[in-house]
Amino acid sequence: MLRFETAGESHGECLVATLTGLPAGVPVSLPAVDRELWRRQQGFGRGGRMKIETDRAHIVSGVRHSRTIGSPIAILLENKDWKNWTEALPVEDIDGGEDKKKPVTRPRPGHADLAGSIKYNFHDARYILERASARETTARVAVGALAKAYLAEFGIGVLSHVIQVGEAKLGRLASWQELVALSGRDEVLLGCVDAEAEQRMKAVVDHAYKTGDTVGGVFEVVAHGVPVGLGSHITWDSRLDGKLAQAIVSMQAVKGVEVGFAAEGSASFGSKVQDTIHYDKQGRHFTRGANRAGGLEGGMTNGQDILVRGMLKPISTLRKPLESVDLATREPALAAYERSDVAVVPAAGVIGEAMVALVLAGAMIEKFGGDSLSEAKRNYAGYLEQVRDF
Ligand code: EPS
Repeated sequence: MLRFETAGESHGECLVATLTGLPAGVPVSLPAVDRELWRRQQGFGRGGRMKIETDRAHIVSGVRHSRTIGSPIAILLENKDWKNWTEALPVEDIDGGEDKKKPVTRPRPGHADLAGSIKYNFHDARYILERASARETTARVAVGALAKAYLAEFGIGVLSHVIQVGEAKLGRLASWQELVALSGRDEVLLGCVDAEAEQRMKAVVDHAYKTGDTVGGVFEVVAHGVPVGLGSHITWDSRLDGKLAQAIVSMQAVKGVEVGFAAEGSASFGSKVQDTIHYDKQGRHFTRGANRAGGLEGGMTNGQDILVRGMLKPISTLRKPLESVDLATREPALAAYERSDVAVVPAAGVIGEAMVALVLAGAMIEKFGGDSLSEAKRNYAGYLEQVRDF
């Protein structure tokens, strides 16, 4: 079973990720992992923190001579900002350190601040926001890059693009080739495949900057080259669409998820929504009239591209803060503000890729097993033969 965990606070010394269950022999390229970390840091709308951090993966176990060895993989990711927080967030309590703390007593509407403070019984939301922060997603992207390396061995790719920022929409489908080209760009504006739509999206972020506001949007993750039959219809918790939905909604600021064209489909008739079934006699395989199901039927992959979208609410830290209440005085007060991002949809797309890659790698490992990559590949080839001969 593939499992991962992350630890670390936003302004602590470092983030940590562990990944257990990847077979031995998966090639690991550090530059490829760092490239994913770089992609997560990009996009118009990011705040001052991204100028401080240059994320790099420091793999300390589980990989030797550029290949996994089957043992748990541990990755450290340094927080460069930590040097500015050693007195505010020391591990050991320092005598007289009280005035060095940077308490947050005015919870931000929409953030974990208030619910977390009440639940964990802190009168300082600092201890909550440090972990609730999307800084944690750096660790997810690092392990996600390893899941991607595993999937690539089976010809499966996972990429993303931004389809909406505020009310500005892409309004058309994107091809896999367009997503490949997008992921190779060395300058990222808003992660949209269409230059005209991207400019409309930029205007929305410009407006948010000017008005001290923030803005959300929608990203789409596409998994390409996926075999038929991952996940299962037999129990609620083996349905792959359910697992993908949980993975996406677990991301900070994501409030909604859509598999395929769910919203559009729910407003249409069945005759317009289902992907018709056809058969290519020469190629001896089934084909489909469209991919509105987003590659999943009955909780199983159907061999078409997986399409999963994440709907991101606007970031809850506002330069023009909203009404709140001071935890100490219980008097009305404006919510806390230090600095923040204005829009993070392209970064969220990259994090979504990592989450989808981890879920798919988990489903592949569950189905094809293998302690080594070569064993897994043999099992996979046997299954593909069965599918071909069906
Ligand atoms: C975040 C607040 C900001 C973001 C942060 C998420 O950090 P800071 O409080 O240090 O300015 O930049 O995102 C990251 C640090 C990151 O790496 O994505 C929050 O409160 O969620």
